Amino acid sequence: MTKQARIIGAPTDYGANRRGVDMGPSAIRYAGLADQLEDAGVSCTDVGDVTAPPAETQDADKRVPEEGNAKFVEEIEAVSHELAEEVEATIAGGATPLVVGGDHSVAIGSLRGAAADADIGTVWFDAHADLNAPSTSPSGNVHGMPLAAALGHRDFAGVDWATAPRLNPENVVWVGLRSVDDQEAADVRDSAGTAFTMSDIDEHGIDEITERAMAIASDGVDGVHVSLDLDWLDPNEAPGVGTPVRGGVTYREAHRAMEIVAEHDREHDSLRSMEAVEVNPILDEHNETAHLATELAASALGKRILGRE
Ligand code: B3U
Ligand code: MN
Ligand code: MN
Repeated sequence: MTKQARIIGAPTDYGANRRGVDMGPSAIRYAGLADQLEDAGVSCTDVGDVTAPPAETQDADKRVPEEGNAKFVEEIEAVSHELAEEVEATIAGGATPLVVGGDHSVAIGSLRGAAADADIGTVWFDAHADLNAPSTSPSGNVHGMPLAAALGHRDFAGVDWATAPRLNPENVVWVGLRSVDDQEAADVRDSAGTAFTMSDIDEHGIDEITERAMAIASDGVDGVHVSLDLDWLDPNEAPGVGTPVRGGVTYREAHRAMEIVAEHDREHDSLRSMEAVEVNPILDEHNETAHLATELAASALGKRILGRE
């Protein structure tokens, strides 16, 4: 059956410390996302963007909250609500949501929507663990917190938009970690999830690590949310991201990983939803990183070099 994808733009940078990622959805569309997907044999519709007023039109104080506070939580709440509804409706309609960010705080809405009617796991392709909470974050930037929010960290108690109630902690898998804050590292170790660092990829290879990640994330649940932060790649390949960290995966490794996601989905119908986030066109070179996001999304949704039989 032809795979259906629904592109949902989330043009936010409320969760990031730097202006620019709010232009990610536009850059990714301009790089030819819909065409890439159609070429891959995926039937695709674009529903446009969720509402996200530019940060400058919001209260400036929200950018410098008291220490330890999460910045722009009200704005993120509004985006999360709308995005969760779009993601939920997309899945209910039989399509795969492809959320394009935007900073990684959009994952709060994606995960909530994907978990609305199901138990889910997630594979988090990222240099960062994104498991900080308002009380532990060194920056107050919510793009470093979506997994803590989705897993119901106590700091988010009473924040109904934050938790994705049926994201199972055992089904959370990080792939490619290389920049983790001290407290965050302890929280990753204490969590029920599985963390594969860049060292693990160096030691075992991207094939084995991605296969294990998909197996763990999908074990006993209805589906997997694949979260692709473009800073997962090495900055040589993906310069247009807000927080580049050297030592990331190569172009080849990234493609291979996304192909393994697609293979796993073909065999197990495991891919419930996906997002590509943190593309920053201001820092990009000739829209390369946005283009990469389109190619990687196409690979994850089943693109094969020689097409399909
Ligand atoms: N862990 C740091 C840095 C960071 C997290 N995610 C991104 N950067 N993109 C923080 O601010 O929480
Ligand atoms: Mn991230
Ligand atoms: Mn990151």
